[in-house]
Amino acid sequence: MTRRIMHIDLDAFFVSVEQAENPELKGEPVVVGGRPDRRGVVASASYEARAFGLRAGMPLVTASRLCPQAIFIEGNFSKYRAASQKFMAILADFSPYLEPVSLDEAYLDATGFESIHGSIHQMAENIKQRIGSELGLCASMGIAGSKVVAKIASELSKPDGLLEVAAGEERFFLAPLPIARLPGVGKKTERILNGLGINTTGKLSTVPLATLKSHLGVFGELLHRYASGIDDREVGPPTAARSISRETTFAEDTKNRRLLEATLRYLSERLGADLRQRGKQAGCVTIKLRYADFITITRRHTLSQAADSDQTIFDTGLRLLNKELSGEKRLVRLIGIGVSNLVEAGRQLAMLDSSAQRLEQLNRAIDRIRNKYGFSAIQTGRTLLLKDIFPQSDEGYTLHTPSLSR
Ligand code: TTP
Ligand code: MG
Repeated sequence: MTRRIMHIDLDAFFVSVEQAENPELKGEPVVVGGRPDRRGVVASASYEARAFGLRAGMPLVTASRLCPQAIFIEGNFSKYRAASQKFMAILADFSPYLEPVSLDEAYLDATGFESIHGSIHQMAENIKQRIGSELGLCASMGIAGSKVVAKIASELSKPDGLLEVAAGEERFFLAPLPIARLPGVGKKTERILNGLGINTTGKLSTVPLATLKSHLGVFGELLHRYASGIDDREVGPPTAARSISRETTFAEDTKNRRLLEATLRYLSERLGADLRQRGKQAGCVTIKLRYADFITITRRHTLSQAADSDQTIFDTGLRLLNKELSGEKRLVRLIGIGVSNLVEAGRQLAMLDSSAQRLEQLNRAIDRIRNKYGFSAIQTGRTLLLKDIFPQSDEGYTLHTPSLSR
């Protein structure tokens, strides 16, 4: 049976919840995120506001400059969470194969459901209808044979869209699209690919795999498959993490490089231990910084070979940090490090050079000791600086705001 995967994403979610509650806001440029005189960014903008160039992540001051007549709303997260739960409950009525991705986004496996609704297209219409009548919200939906194509279809259909890509048509559908449409292709990957003369997804799918791997590492392989519409990921409860990260906010904003590095090192060790515990290796390392002005940046680097050692994670993070902070005057409020593009940690020792082998042995030895005697049983030179700053137990340092995310 050919797979039929739906991707559903609510339009201007936070804003739409406000509009459903207060119909006077309908048809107006509305922003949820805070008052324009406050520090902070746009969380959600109505499509009327987007016509003025407003986007999620834009500082509120910029938003109010571009669109002074916009209505700015603080927002209320528990309200959106409640709406999200109702949204997911409606979807669960249609198929047990449901995978929530975020508050307003989910995949649904509808394979074989034609007979119940007449067609998959009709099933999608029915879902949209219920979301509209019961929640007063508008959903955009994509239907295709794989997750990656279904998601791109729903994005292209926005707002209030429904776009079905017929089985076997995936390649033709993707071919004319710019590569930035593919998941994970940010500015940097786009630049690299453009540099190779690759601008469209169609072109990307015809480039030899080895070329992509040499420029993008493990991510290149994944992109190559996506570009051809190949994506075997199942729809299901999200079991395995797709990324892991550790971050912390400092009690006081800082530009002390030794403190920043020591904290990054410590977070890298916590992250590395978690990664190895899960039996995974990472293809990509990301750092995150929030400056005192609340502007948050992430910088990422794709590894030439998937890795799981503290040293590789930290060294990569440190290079990104040094590059980001050179010439930077602002104080840092939050620092974080994450890994993504996770793959099973295969035992590919033959492929590793001897220094990588030594690192792997070293990390395993450290993990064994820490599992037995606690995280603080081994401390690396760089993190010792933290001793004077954070309270410590066998389990490690107690950071000001420890935060774990998927
Ligand atoms: P999105 O689905 O990305 O955005 P949206 O629903 O507002 O608009 P659309 O899907 O029509 O393009 O995110 C869902 C909600 O998540 C969004 O309403 C607010 C929240 N969000 C943030 O808080 N910060 C962000 O940077 C983004 C992108 C979303
Ligand atoms: Mg949305």
